[in-house]
Amino acid sequence: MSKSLPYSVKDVHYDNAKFRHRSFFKVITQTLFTSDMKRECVSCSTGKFLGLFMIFGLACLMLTHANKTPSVTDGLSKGLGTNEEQKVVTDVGVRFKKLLRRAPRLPPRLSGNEKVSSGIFTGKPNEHDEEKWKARQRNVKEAFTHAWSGYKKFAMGFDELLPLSMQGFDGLGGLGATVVDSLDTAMIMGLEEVVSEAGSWIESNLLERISQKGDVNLFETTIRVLGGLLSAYHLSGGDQDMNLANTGPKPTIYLEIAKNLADRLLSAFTSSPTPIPYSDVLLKNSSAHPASNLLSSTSEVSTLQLEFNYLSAISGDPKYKTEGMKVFAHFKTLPKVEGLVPIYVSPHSGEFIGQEIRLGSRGDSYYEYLIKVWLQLRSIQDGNFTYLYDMYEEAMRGVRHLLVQKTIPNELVFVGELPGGSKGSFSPKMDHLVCFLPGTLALGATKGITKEKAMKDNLLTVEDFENLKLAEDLAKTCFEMYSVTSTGLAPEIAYFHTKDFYEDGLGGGNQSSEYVNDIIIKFNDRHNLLRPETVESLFVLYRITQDPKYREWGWQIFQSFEKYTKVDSGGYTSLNDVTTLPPQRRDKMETFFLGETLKYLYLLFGDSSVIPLDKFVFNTEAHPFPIKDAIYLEGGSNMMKGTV
Ligand code: DMJ
Repeated sequence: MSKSLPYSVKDVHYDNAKFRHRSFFKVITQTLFTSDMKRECVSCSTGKFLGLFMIFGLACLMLTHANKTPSVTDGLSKGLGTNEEQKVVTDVGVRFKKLLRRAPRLPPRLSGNEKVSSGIFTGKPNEHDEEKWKARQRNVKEAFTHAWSGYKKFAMGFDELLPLSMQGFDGLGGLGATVVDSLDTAMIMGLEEVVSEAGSWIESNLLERISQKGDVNLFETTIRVLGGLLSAYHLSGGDQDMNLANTGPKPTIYLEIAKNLADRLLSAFTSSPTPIPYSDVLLKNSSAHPASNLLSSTSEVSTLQLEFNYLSAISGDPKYKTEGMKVFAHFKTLPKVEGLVPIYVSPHSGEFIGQEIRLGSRGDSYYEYLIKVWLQLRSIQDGNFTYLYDMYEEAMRGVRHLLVQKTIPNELVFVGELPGGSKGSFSPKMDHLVCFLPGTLALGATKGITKEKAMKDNLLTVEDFENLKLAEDLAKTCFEMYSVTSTGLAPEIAYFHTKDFYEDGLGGGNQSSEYVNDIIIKFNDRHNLLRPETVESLFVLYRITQDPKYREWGWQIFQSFEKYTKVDSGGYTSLNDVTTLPPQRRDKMETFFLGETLKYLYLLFGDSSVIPLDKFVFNTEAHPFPIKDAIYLEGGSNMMKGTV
């Protein structure tokens, strides 16, 4: 099993032509020698020709260093258009105008000794280092085995394990969520026994559960259960018409169950009077209803599309994609605050409700899916979904302008909230959930390739650099939210010391941290649910910057999980208070500890060619889907094209 995964990963052929940089010198010379100018030049004397050629050469040099924003964005979002020469001429015109209007802003250049501070790491790790990381990766695999063994012993078939009371609990509608959330992690780790146990349970039980169970949340069921099934389908060879798994059911079993589940989930869309789906579904009779406050969360309704799009691609049925993408098409039309959106939306009116804006709970993965769905669909579209990229870019500008501040005294960068209403205009508060953002920003900047390659190929715009810088600064803050506590584990929510806000005596407990006065942790926010967001971002940033500090930070976090959350009888547990020793424990192992946290740590310490970020997109629950064009075109018989 451990072998079959990299085969499937490496076999993916990815045509990256639309993202390839085209030398501007080539563009100019091609234009010269294929246009009328060519004929005129030929009739000139040699002297005049050489003179003209030098002037154009000079212009080329100047233009190569001019601000690249428009052409890169065009190139990424629209691909190489049908009338290539026309586009080239337009680009030339735009560049000349820009040159006349303002001084060019040069992308940063790297000199030898700037390499480290620019976050580019080209040196190959030595053998000793490699051995060290392999050993650490084995530690994560053992942690996963320990987590699974506790679940299997005490809670097999329940949604979650309560590791202290050694029993199962159905907190997510009773579909055995831990089994499905864990399966692709086991595949990636090459744990055949777990793949067999989880796969067999799914094959024998899941369809029956789906047809008999009651209320489930549309979002949670999509990201964890549907997402887990789809990723298992791919990793076991499904969309390559192969069975790569040495054990467990045939890939088509996962697909059949996924379709059955998604057909029922679709009722959330079809029962709603607007494109905004209801939040809850009654699986057994395929009906849906709104939450008790009649509202849907913005992040929930916009975090279904990667899954529904991929299902449409592999099943050949466009209905999933059609319904899911209506949400984004609708959001595109709604008023926003510099690209930022309120955290509630009404399925009855289709309007945003309230003024609360945050990138934490109920807001987070709206921003994540804007860029990820664009990455998923960009290579097979004729620019139909460029609006997603534009919405993402505008939102990130809004984040940088309205939400980013620095702490006192040590200038940690954080992303605050706009509480709306009478509560004032800015709150220096950040959910741990916001720590997904560094990874998303880095991914959005390089589109999954390394920063080194993106810079070498001149693919980064000034905004990409700004987003990458924010990603790195914010990742540091997220890491310090761990380091500042007595346990080395982050609280659920942190506040930050600013000129307008400070509360004494609410430090994290680690007096040796230089950030004890920057980070404030209120009593009610001191719990830790084994969440993945920080290690997710460390993984993405390591892949993109190749900076080993992200691995070291991940290793420190992993050791704290081992020390304070491991339960001897099996499993890991959430904590009630990360600031006191020994920490009080909470008795719950969330499914995402196996689905996300341990998966990202394992990938962070492993070989970067496994699940490469320019060929896969991770759903918000860390289930990877391929973004190879052919799957969407062939598998979906072209139905992926422009349904919305
Ligand atoms: C997961 O279910 C997903 O990552 C979701 O987007 C946010 N919350 C949890 C993990 O913290």
